[in-house]
Amino acid sequence: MSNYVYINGEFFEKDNAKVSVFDHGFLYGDGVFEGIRAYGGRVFRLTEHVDRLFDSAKVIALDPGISKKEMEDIILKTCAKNNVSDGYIRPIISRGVGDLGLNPYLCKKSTVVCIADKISLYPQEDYDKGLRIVTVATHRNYNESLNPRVKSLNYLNNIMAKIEAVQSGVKESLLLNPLGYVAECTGDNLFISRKGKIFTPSVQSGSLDGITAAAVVELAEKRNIEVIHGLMSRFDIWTADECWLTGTAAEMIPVTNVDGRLIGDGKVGPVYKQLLADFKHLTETTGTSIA
Ligand code: PXG
Repeated sequence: MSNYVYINGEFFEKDNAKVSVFDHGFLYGDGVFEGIRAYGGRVFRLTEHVDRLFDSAKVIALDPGISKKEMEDIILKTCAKNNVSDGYIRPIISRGVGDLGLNPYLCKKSTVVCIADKISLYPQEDYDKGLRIVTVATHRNYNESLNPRVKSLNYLNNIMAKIEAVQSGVKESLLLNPLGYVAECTGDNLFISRKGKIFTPSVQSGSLDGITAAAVVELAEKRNIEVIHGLMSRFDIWTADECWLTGTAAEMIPVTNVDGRLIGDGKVGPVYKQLLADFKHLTETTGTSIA
């Protein structure tokens, strides 16, 4: 699988799929990306991902050079070309080739790439028993630095937080925003449940507007569970009944220990299990057909 990569209108075999070292995506991390999943021959929430990709591009004043419809077609074509029916898709739009020097206006044309492959972040055991996570010193960005809602090619802030997690002997970290409120994890949104209600940090807290998270909110509301988006501190997390993370790559993964505190009784809880079943059903029954 993943033999062909789309680059600017053509497919190249994986080993020959190359972009210029003068591309500002490489020189400066100047560009945007998405991570999308396909289930059973259908792409999950394609429109939402392409909308977010184009919003990210707009915020960094990057002209994608193609329409949203064209991007959707590229994604579907890349899946079909690689016979991907269950997999992970990575569209990327970078600033394109330019000079040495930051000025993006000297880059003439964006570079559009699409990869379709597999992704597996955590072993099944972590889904069965729950992750242990720790708060790290690296904060999420200020909204008026690079806004955390932009899914940019510059993920160093998140990578710094991942390094801290691994150095602390855990697989994922909890990031706070500069005011000390909970934002999210390095590549996932965070949820808790407490006394029958669900809480998650608002995007203004410094989290990505997660597409998996939005799906989980819809599923919870269908079950008449109230979901509250707002400011959260670590107090809320440590005293929760349940905690879990959502993201395209990890899907839904439970968290049973945060900063050495057991969450609830330290076991994977019923609210998570119910919503996971609902989420699996949703991924199996919805999406845009590849062929
Ligand atoms: N927060 C951040 C910072 C993310 O990067 C999410 C939340 C979840 O959003 P979605 O829309 O996917 O539900 C993401 C996206 C990885 C990896 O390798 C993770 C993401 C993207 C690409 C790679 O862990 N997560």
